[in-house]
Amino acid sequence: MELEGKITRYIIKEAARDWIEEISKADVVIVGAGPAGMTAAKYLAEKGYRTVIFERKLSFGGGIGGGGMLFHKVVTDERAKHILDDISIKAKEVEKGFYVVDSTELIAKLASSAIDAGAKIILGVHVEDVIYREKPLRITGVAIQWSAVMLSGLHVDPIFVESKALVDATGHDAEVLRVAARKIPELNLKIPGEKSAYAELSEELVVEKTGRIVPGLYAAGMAVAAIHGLPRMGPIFTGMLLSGKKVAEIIDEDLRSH
Ligand code: 48F
Repeated sequence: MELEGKITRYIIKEAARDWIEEISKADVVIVGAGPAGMTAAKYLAEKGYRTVIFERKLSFGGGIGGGGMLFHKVVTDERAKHILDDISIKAKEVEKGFYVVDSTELIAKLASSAIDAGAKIILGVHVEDVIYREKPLRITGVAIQWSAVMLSGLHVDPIFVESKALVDATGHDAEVLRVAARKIPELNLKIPGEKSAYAELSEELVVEKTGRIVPGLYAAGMAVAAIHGLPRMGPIFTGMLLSGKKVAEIIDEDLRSH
């Protein structure tokens, strides 16, 4: 076989192997490779869960890359310092307990620590719907489509991925929660959307309210603010990192108890 044939053959063979053996029946599906989703993926994969992130863009990082109005820094405080240490970030302490980080370093190290822990991050895939079951009512996976197909406007049916736990880490729009609320009214989900900025309060509340929304479906990061009507906080990432870690711990407890 010529080189061109080999390239095609190995790409298709190995991608198919991943999709069949690891992705189509994941333990945990996380939607969104932003700070909350990648942090959750790292801690879940470290605990041995088969974890996959679907990210609709061809890059990871979500809102991290924009820094603060495109200035290339984000801030955190000491409550997230242990997570920065876990992923070997060189944070600069600019005042006691307050840290500044390069946005590119945070993206790269969150992604590489999630991947090193064993999580798969699949780019260019849009989660467009959920799978549900009755008696008891629960969420059991997602319907996915290539982002390129979504952009094309072509009528192409999605395929499905099963999960024991599904995390909405889609950020401000809470896309997974919104589709579940709209298409499964018996879940009784109301999504008021986030409130205006009140950073100190939202940094606390977004972590406090992180967790299970309905059986099988969890929220982390700014999706938590959207479903609980919490204020926004801008480019401070303590709450995002702690929320990702907390949702991993809650899912671990839930999956163990089943
Ligand atoms: O927006 P994003 O970074 O969410 P987050 O982890 O963090 C929010 C902060 O970045 C910041 C903030 C707090 O400091 O206010 O905004 O809560 O990352 C969400 C990711 O989800 C992807 C989207 O492209 C982004 O990378 N995403 C959104 N909807 C879908 C999706 C979808 N339906 N399917 C796949 N990916």
